[in-house]
Amino acid sequence: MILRMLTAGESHGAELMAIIEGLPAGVELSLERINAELARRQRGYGRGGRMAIEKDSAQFVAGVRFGKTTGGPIGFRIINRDHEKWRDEMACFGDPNLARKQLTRPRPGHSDLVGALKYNHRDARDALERASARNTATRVACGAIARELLREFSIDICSRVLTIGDVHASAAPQTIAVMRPRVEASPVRCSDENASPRMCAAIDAARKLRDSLGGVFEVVAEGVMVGLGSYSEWDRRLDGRLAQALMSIQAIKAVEIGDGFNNAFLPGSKVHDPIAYQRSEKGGHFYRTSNHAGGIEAGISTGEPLVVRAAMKPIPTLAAALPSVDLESKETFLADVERTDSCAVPAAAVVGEAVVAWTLTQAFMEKFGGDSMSEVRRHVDGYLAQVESY
Ligand code: EPS
Repeated sequence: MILRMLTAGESHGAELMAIIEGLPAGVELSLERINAELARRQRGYGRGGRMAIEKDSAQFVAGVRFGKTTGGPIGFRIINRDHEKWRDEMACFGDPNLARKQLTRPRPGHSDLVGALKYNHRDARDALERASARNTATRVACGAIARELLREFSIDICSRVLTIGDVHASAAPQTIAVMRPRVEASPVRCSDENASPRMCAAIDAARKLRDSLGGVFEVVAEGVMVGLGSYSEWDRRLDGRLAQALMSIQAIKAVEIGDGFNNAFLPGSKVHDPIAYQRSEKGGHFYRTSNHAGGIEAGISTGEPLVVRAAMKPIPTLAAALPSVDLESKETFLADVERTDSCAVPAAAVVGEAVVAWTLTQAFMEKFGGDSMSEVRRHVDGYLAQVESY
């Protein structure tokens, strides 16, 4: 893999951190834009008390000089403000007697039980702290860095929320130009003005019942050139890689590319996107008159907008706890209750944008890879000229 990332950090540990390796030298980074992405992830109706405590920002420590990547590994950290109250609890080298009571009543749906059994922890906190969606802050920052490269090549990414609980918004295709101002103005990142307040009301109702809600979001990428990904081997297919990236976001349980599930119910004549050709001075370009495929055929980007959707299950920490079994006594109890969010679908949509940006940048670097931005640009320009004059 040409471009890779590693992250570390616990939800209430001192900080989150990441190392990125494989970006070319000369990518201009804007700390303001990267931190703006982190702020977007923190917004969204339905978040709990934690987001009022954190004010996420990336502190770069390596691989960037005067706002440009050097080509060396990039290192950054994001401080957990909440750690202040968790110093004794989360001490790397401290006295375990200073920690609060052990967490022994696992929450159904969270990492508590499977993590405790797998790693042989007696205190489920040793599992849940790393499994927590807090780590998505790191992935958003990595995605924001990838976006800095993509924007140099006019690739733009946006997301919208399509459902929360049983409230459905219109899913008619939208360009980013139409979608972006609407979703950024909506507390639930919904571009349908009628559905947005109904989604907020559904979250209020769930919170009142001490319950949680999931939903579906869509990520759209425009400006992706034909030819990213490959059918040549299973693990190079762009659709498979996007599905893996999206599914790896905490609580995501289903992914579709384009009209994925709906296409399965229709005949081929209503699914496949007819091919057309637009002539230009230097040749022309092929395009499709519809985009049910979501911009990918045979594991390769078609040049049409990339459209992917992901379904998030409701958050597993429930104030009205479900039955569980105590890890020590093996007696039936109600699950432990931690402070939590009642709905994090809008935040997950922003994380979805970031992982799509990262996966596209990996495929982009595999096709056009170079050690400097000028080298990458030559590769891109040469390829685009070849496609235009085909
Ligand atoms: C999370 C539980 C909550 C969320 C957290 C993910 O944290 P806390 O237990 O501190 O209230 O707020 O998400 C974040 C901290 C974040 O930055 O998104 C969980 O258990 O997964």
